[in-house]
Amino acid sequence: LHSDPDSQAFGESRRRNVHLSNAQREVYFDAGYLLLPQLFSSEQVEEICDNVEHDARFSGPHNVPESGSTEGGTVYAPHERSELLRYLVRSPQLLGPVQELLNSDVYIYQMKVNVKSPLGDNKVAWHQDYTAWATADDLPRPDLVNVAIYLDDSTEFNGSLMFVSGSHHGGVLGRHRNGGNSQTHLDPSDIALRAGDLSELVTQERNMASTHGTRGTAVLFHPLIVHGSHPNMSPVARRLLIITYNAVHNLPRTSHPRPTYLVGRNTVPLSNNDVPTLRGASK
Ligand SMILES: O=C(O)CCC(=O)C(=O)O
Repeated sequence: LHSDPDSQAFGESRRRNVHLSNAQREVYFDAGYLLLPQLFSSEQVEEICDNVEHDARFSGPHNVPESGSTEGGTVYAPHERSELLRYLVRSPQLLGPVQELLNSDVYIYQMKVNVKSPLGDNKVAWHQDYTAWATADDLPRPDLVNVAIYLDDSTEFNGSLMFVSGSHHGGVLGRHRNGGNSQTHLDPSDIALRAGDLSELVTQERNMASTHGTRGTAVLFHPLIVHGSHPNMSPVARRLLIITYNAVHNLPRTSHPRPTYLVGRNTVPLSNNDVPTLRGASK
């Protein structure tokens, strides 16, 4: 990642573009995911977590608890309620690489924080995100980039993201529905791939990989890559923030749009020109 030295700080990074190296771009297009270790500092993660925790106190349809737990669940669209997270989605260290990978202006299709409760029974089955969006939103093309930011250290114990390297090259796989708990949100287990789908994907060159790193590490991943995560076997919660950027030309065609907390309808291209200087957490 090339950037000016202080572009790592929120708000001090105004109008400074951040670029991926050619090698990083190649990894993303070849493997379908790219790990960016410690993209955000511990101090920045602290600020993000303060805002995420504050926002999670408010209930509503956007706040979906994990079944059988008081700690886990998903909170959608926190960038609509927190100023700091509104800046985060526009920060040059995210926007620059995503615009370059899609060769397009982008807007927020979805943003969420997934919390896995300690010792929870909360695996995310192997799935492709674009299958959900093509099904639920009639999204024309997989012209999106997901950015996952680990808000806690990600280890082999706490349900880190796992990918089948290169699996995005095969397009949409296994279009069967399994009858999961999908109402407005499409449950990954509903569109989960089966062993037969996976066994063809996993070869000696193309293997399953889990992504570990300290908090503040980001993973960019393709909307067609097969991914999932195992349950959190650790004694503390695991928090993962995921921002999905969509190319501005790739708008959903459905005549029954899902709620805006699930699928953003503000398609104005994001820019970091309006990021103010901001050091303290602003909720
Ligand atoms: O939270 C996780 O561990 C996985 C989330 C995921 O795969 C998804 O939202 O598509």
